[in-house]
Amino acid sequence: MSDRIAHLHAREILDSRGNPTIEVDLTLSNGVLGRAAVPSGASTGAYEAIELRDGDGLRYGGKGVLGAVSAVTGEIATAIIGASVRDQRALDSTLIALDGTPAKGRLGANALLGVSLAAAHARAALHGHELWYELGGDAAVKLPVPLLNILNGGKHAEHSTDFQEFMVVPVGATTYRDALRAGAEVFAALRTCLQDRGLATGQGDEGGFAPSLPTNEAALDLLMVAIEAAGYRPGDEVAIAIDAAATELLQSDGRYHLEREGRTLERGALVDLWATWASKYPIISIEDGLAEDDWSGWEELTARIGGKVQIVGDDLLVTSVHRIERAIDAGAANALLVKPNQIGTLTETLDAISLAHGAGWASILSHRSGETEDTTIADLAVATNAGQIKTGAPSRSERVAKLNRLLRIEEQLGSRAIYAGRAAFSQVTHA
Ligand code: 2PG
Ligand code: MG
Repeated sequence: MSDRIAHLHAREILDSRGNPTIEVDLTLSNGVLGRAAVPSGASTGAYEAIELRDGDGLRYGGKGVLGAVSAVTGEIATAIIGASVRDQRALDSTLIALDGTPAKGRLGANALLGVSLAAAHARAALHGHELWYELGGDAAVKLPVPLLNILNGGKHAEHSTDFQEFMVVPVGATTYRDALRAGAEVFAALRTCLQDRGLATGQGDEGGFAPSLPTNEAALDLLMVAIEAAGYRPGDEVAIAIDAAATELLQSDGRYHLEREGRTLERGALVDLWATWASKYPIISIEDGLAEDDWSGWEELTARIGGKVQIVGDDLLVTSVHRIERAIDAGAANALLVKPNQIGTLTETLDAISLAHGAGWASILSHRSGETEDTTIADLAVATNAGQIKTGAPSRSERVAKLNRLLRIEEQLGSRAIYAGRAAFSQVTHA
């Protein structure tokens, strides 16, 4: 039967940082191919599923993934050759059971996710569908708002800001292509604005500029100038989002260290900082404003400003239904960052999104800082009507590949396409 898996192949390829990662080719008995490549994070959360790396210091500084490749071509192939790709949940359950460990560390979440996504691509190709349509059907109509990371700091850029990502969010556009244009124009304006001030225009891991600034707040001021210089109204047309990646700033005494500013903040002072910035700047979204185990900080922040600002859990939630359930119960966030490689299979990723949406939360499909040309997350954003996507700056092809994929999907949807716009933040803006 043509829906049966006939062959599994995997290879070690390079990601956008030049580190190895895994790519899987899954071939059906009629020769149809599904291919997926797996990304890799730098600011990884402690509760993420485990990315299997070889640890052989003689190859790629220990970062090789030949073990994950062997897991795919050996044990996983033995278990799933002959299985159908029609039932993704059944296939993913087989993969999870085969690994048999809570964090997927035996075969590797990277190996599992490569197979899981390759199977979905093969099924779409078998049916002659685009992936977004295969997964979302006629209900999939929403083009996501891109959160464009135009100023990089933290672990993604040396000597830049302490906070990891300063993003622009074109909420006021009426189509995705106009939104993308607004983002690209603001990015270009930011380059000019940095040049005018004698600041560096080198780029960080996600394609955003990485200037050396006196304070973290200076990044917000630069974004405001760039938005206006590009001819947009801050807030109404182009809002601002932050990913602090605060887990990376946490000291052993529970305080947060801002190296750039030579100061250390108690949890309460950091919450105060977010509240102050949210009243001073058109900030629509704050991700990982606190560290992954600082549950009371998250509750405090959500209670304080969660009525008007999207509070996004990344390291806190790691795309895991267990942690999302806890956060929903505790009122610790109001939006989910979705990274398929944090959890390791497509089914678990989709379950996490459904849970978040069911609770009235927003969701944001996300890339990793180490990316490939794979564009699966763009299709997932449309398939689930997530409404938001975060995939770096409108610069560097591994980021732009996802943004361009969405342009094509918008065309495919034609008059049925809906740009999510401000309504994607309805849990906080009541749009
Ligand atoms: C994040 C991601 C992507 P990384 O923190 O949200 O921007 O970074 O992939 O390094 O974890
Ligand atoms: Mg993050």
